[in-house]
Amino acid sequence: MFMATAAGVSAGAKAPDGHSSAGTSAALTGKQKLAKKKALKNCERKNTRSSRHACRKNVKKRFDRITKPSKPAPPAVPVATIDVRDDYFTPNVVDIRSGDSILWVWDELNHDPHNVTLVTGPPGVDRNDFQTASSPAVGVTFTRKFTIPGTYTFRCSLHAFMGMTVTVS
Ligand SMILES: [Cu+2]
Repeated sequence: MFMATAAGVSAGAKAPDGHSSAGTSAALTGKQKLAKKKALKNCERKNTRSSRHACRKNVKKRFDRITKPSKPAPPAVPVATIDVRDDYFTPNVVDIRSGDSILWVWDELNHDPHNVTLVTGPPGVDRNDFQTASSPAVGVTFTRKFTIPGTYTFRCSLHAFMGMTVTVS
């Protein structure tokens, strides 16, 4: 059922090895610091400015997770709300800035099940981070924060023509 291509979303930096993350330490160990430094340095080898930026961001995020394993992310404040309807997203073209969040709201009048599926995104974006867990018809919302600039193409995988585009600057 899921037929999206992975074009453009799988290019990320390789995870540095050499750190055994116990998940409880308050600060990076010396070994982890070195691994982070190395990973950041590897980012400089990326070809474009935006992919270097995305790479550095990913590295920081990855190592932040080690030192703050249990701290929940602050609630995202959506700057755009998308109505998920039978069978279209509205609005279906959205321009936001990096750090902004989008809220999808399933319309109460729906009869059809719908989902949000990322088809293409900029390098460094994990498609699974932008995927609804199921395909409900009504009664749910879905929020995602966009931290990597670029163009994101979404689709409901159940309705091939039900698409939308998010541009993050
Ligand atoms: Cu749908």
